Amino acid sequence: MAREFITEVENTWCTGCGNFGIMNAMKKAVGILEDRDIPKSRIFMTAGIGCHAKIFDYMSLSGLYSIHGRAMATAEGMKLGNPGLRIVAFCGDGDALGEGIAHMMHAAKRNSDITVVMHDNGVYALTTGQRGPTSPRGFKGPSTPEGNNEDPWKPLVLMLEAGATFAARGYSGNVEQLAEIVAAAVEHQGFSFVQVLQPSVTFTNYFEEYNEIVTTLEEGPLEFDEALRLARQEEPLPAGVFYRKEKEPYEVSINRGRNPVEDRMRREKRMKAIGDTLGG
Ligand SMILES: Cc1ncc(C[n+]2csc(CCOP(=O)(O)OP(=O)(O)O)c2C)c(N)n1
Ligand code: SF4
Ligand SMILES: [Mg+2]
Repeated sequence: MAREFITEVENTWCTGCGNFGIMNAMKKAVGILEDRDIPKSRIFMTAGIGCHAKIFDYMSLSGLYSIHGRAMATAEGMKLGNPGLRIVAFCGDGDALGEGIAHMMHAAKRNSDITVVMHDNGVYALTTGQRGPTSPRGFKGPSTPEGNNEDPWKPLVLMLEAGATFAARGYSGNVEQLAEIVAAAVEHQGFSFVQVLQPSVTFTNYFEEYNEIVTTLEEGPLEFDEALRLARQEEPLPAGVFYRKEKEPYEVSINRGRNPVEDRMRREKRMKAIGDTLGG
């Protein structure tokens, strides 16, 4: 299985980086999904820019490499264009909650049928360790030499409040569980969000701390209020599926069963439809 994902690109992640766990989990998740009749050929990916995004280079899956903060928008476009695909957007914490936060919130609000896997290392790693939206108070980096004087966001709280119909947390140190979570997220019809606790061994080496405080959420998915309460909790940090709800995805309400790739409109018809939409 692992062999069919190999690419020719040299891997430059630091030895021990939590991104390896995420990539291994994704490879396993594809195997799980194939057993559930979702073939690898229908699973496409996109990524932002950052250490996390190199997953696009290191794993042989079809897709479209995006730019910083725009992976969610790219994923939405891919899904709208070809609703037959399952789309996974790999994002960083800075990527998804800094530069791209408007896209994240609106993708969740409209229940776009995409999966966002957020590599949460609590730092802008690729650009050498600046404080990001999930950095803890007191975090020291090149932009906060005296310590971060802001409180971090709790990504699951944001996404639940924004309207995510699937919200989960995984840990890159528990690949088996993360693979199951990602597979469930990809299977879900609607906006699915997976926060992955991903230590950066260079800037935020929280492996020891996470090994102490990350627990398994046995009883999920939960009712909304209970999921929100747990998402606010700082310790322990349960990993598992917090919340799942059935709701018509955005693309279904837009495409109404039509697949624009397979059922392409002729140019004249397309121009007329655009004209009608614009009122001319
Ligand atoms: C529009 C834009 N702004 C800024 C940058 C510079 N930049 C590249 S990666 C990055 C931070 C990445 O942090 P994060 O998304 O958390 O990913 P990580 O490297 O931690 O995996 C920034 C600011 C960019 N490439 N494009
Ligand atoms: S800087 Fe951090 S996130 Fe980037 S590859 Fe190294 S350990 Fe991983
Ligand atoms: Mg980051």
